[in-house]
Amino acid sequence: MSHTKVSNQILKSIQNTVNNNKINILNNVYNKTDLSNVTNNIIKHVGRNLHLQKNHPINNIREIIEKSIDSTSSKPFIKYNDLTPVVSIKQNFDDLGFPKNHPGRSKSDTYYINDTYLLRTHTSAHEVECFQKMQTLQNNGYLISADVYRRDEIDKSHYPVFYQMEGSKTWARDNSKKFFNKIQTEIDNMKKQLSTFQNLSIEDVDYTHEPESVNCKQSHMTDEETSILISHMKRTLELVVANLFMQRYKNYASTSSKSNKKDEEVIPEIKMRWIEAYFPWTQPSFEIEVFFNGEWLEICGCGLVRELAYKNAGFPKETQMGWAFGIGLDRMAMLLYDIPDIRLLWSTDERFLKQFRDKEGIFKFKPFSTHAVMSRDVSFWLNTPVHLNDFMELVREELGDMVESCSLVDEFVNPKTGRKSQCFRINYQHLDRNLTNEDVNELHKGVEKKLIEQFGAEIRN
Ligand code: FA5
Ligand code: MG
Repeated sequence: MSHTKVSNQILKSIQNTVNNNKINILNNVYNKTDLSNVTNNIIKHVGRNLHLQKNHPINNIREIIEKSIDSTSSKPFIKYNDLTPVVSIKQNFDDLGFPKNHPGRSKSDTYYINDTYLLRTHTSAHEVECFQKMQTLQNNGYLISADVYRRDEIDKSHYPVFYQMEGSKTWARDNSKKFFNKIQTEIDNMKKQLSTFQNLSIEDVDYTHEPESVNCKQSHMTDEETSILISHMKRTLELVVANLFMQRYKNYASTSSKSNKKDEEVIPEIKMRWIEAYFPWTQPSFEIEVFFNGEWLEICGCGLVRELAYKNAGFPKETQMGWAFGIGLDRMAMLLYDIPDIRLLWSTDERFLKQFRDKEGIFKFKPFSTHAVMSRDVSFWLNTPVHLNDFMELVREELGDMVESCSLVDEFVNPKTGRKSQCFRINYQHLDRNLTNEDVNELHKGVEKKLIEQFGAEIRN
């Protein structure tokens, strides 16, 4: 029963709670307000720190990326891996220039603690404070790895808590030839490293923009600065992707070497492409997509840091320039290890943990027998509309990890009464044990009860 011991230990050490008027997270107490919407089910994840758990896939991905990025520079990047997830609304949104009406700010998307604090929705919440620290630390690059929280749908690839790594590098602007040469030398070094990956295929975007157009360069920066920084950022991140996929394919090659195949035959093409994007605190902005299992997947957002962020960190006007990125670690872990369900990353089941113990690198995860999925529908009338994410949250709070996925299957409005009817399908599945029909019926009744209590729903039979 060693795995129960592990999970009890983990859970005992985390004593975050929400009650009627107070929220206790990591031994800090917050007074609730009308904005508060964090739940016990969510805050029990605070402090798990999968990104620091030795040999956990998320930790392994973090280490590979950190190593790849440190290889681009003579000075290692500063690593911030234990920043608290409780940040202010100012840090998460205002300091980064999020418009007041940005959907990310809404209560249906974000877990608020009270009128001042929330659970960070991205690691960018620490950008400005890290820029501030940079001024005294005399190091122009840093990496942040941490858990982030978002109210979201429920399925095999979405979980309300996931991990991101943020990275950034900044230079004090200087128009000397020597300054540009120094940056160019780093780029050339990265290009040399990239040329050793024979199976890498990168599709770039042609970045040419009229001034004032969407995603154009920032007006205080020169063309030369903009293009050298884009190049530095892109090569840094291309190297990250190449190193991650190579780690995976290396093991493919070694397992098939018995059949005497050459590496070229067994290492598939690593295909990635650049697309343009939008983030309030970077300009221009880009995203990386990788082609995997027949589809393009977005894995990383990035861009050149806007003057606004440096200004909010207290730097003198227009003296700094640099780039920043944010990459999803869970998504990379699922992709590279072939982990089929995002809930597995949180498992304390021996059958999961033992596959990673004392093992380095990236390899193929062997799925263990999964328990049956059982579906139940719930249909109900509503007098006032309910946001989809609010329904999802109710299901999460009631069922925790016993829900595999949940989706809206039907909705219509009664033209006479104006009342809305919705039908959701909930797929029940426990990762560690079998749920009986009776278990599921009981759980489903619990969901119906909460729907009545919280939304005034009228259950239809
Ligand atoms: C951001 O969160 C930005 N903070 C990234 C950034 C940083 C841009 C610095 C510019 C400068 P986005 O919401 O797209 O962007 O998330 C970034 C990555 O996190 C995604 O590419 C994806 O890999 C991962 N991610 C996002 N949502 C989820 C989710 N629900 N589940 C798992 N991974 C996710
Ligand atoms: Mg995105």
